[in-house]
Amino acid sequence: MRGISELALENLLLAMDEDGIATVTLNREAKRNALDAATVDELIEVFAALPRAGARACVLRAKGTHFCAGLDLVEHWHADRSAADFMQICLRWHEAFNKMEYGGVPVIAALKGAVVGGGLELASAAHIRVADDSTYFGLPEGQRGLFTGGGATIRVAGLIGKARMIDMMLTGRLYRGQQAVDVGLAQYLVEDSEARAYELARAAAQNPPLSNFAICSAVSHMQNMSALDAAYAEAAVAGVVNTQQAARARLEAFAKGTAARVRPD
Ligand code: 1HE
Repeated sequence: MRGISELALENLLLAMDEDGIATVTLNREAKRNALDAATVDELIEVFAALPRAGARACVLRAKGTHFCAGLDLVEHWHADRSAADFMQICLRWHEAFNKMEYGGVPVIAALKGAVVGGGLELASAAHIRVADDSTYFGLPEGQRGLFTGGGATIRVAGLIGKARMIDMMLTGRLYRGQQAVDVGLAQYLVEDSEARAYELARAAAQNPPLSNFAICSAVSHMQNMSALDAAYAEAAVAGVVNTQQAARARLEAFAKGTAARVRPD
């Protein structure tokens, strides 16, 4: 596997600062960051490489005024794909988004403008979604004569419930502002989604990497298990994480009364 400095990227920009905060930028502004097959391949490469490159957290942002306009409809139209071909395309989308969700590196999406169709599928694979006043969420698949193929039936339904998702797909209903937060599409609504995303990334990066690895992979895996198996897996993960050396100094500080207390401001 190639390291992040060796990746040849055209549709994404990738940077990592000295604190291990990675920035992945969707870089097809002229196409409103629509996801063509090449961009999805780059997402796979980037999110496969980030954990090994020692990224402590990642901000996923976009160039331009829209986060992501979803599937590249023009490419899809020109390609006139067979069912088997499009199924393979969807498997690539799943690979990219699974690498994000299960990779163990906190991914914080800084949203703006359109977060629609496959763009919402991409955003819903992040661990935290931050919206601003311009952000709106939609699933226009029905209007386009399409169906979701990038995991929305699992992730978006998981965020907002199947009834709201079906409504969005059938009627083109858009969510924005506080209502989007209230239904679960975003966790934060702020003036500057990017600035807040970096604040959250820096906060998360203060945690030991093994704790973040568990938080950003185990919770998702456990949703896929029976309650009995999830409880067992939770105990196994906690056995490893909660006995890590990296936690010793933090526990000692608490025991000696010098650690910060958990209190509201
Ligand atoms: C695109 C795409 C795209 C823009 N594929 N090229 N997604 C949608 O149904 C959303 C489609 N896009 C839009 O509704 C609008 O473009 C936006 C509201 C996002 C932005 O509007 P606007 O006025 O800023 O831009 P525009 O003039 O519509 O588009 C600018 C260019 O971006 C134009 O290309 P140009 O070469 O003519 O300049 C557009 O064609 C291009 N563009 N969106 C391709 N989506 C795994 S299944 C997932 C299924 C789905 O995701 S369905 C939802 C698809």
